[in-house]
Amino acid sequence: DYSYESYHNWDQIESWTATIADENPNLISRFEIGRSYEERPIYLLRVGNRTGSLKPAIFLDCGIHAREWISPAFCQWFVKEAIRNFGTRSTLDTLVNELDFLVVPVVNVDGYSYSWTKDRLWRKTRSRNPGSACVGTDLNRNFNAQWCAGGASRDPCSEIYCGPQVESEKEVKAIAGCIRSHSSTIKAYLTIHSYSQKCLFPYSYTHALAFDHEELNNLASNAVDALTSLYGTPFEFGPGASSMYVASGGSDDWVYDLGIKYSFTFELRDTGKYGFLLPESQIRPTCEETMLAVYHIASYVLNHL
Ligand code: 0X9
Ligand code: ZN
Ligand code: ZN
Repeated sequence: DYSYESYHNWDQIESWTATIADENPNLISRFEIGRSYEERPIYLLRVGNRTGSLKPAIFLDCGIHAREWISPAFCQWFVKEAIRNFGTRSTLDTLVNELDFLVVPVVNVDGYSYSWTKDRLWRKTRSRNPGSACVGTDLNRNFNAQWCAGGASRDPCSEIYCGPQVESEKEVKAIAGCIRSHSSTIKAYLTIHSYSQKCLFPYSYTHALAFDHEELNNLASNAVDALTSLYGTPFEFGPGASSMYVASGGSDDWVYDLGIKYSFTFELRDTGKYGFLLPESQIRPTCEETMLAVYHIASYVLNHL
């Protein structure tokens, strides 16, 4: 039986995506939305009861940054909980009946694999940079949101390298292409990172407040309250620029400017004791508490269509 309380390498996660889709044909479909620089498939799992009618969707992605292993673990947890709750008339069952969740368990498949085999703290992609010995682009600096302005670097050796041009990375092309082509059905965008225990919303590329600042701030506040209610884990929330740092080219800001109002970045546990090396014993509590925040946002979106 697949263990959701262990970290898995890419081969294991890839076969998990196939198995889970095969075993739950009425709930889960698997799509390949693109390939990475090293030609690994990037999978999207559509999770939702097939009703026949076009349903509003929530896009959830994990593993933009390679070393943040708790992130793919959360996407897998979310999918297994959806299956487990199906038909039980629980909160998640209702959500899965009314919405489609578009889940990308690992975006940066090459970087994730590399973090397992060569360098546990790898962050970027594995694309080669002509004229430089340094490898990779930061996917979360490569989106078309004030690309390569504040908080991003033009140096290929930097951990926050924005890439040679906007959407240069095949992984960004895959995610952005998928979101663009479903932009009218996608009502919310959630992207899972670690660490620092924060719920961030636009903007990160500027200190200017988003047009929907007040609504997003209230929603983040309530989502964080739900999360904290389980184990008391403290979570901060606010616009990325003031709650974390200015950083341009991020997926959340790009999605927001595309017109998808409910756009959030979650930075899961912890606040630095283990950092990216979060022990497996914390997978369960981290995922359980984060589920409550996701339920809160999904229910809100459903009630505000
Ligand atoms: O810097 C990032 O990309 C994210 N933090 S992390 O430690 N996981 O690398 C924060 C992203 C916040 N959103 C944007 N900067 N757009
Ligand atoms: Zn990250
Ligand atoms: Zn549970």
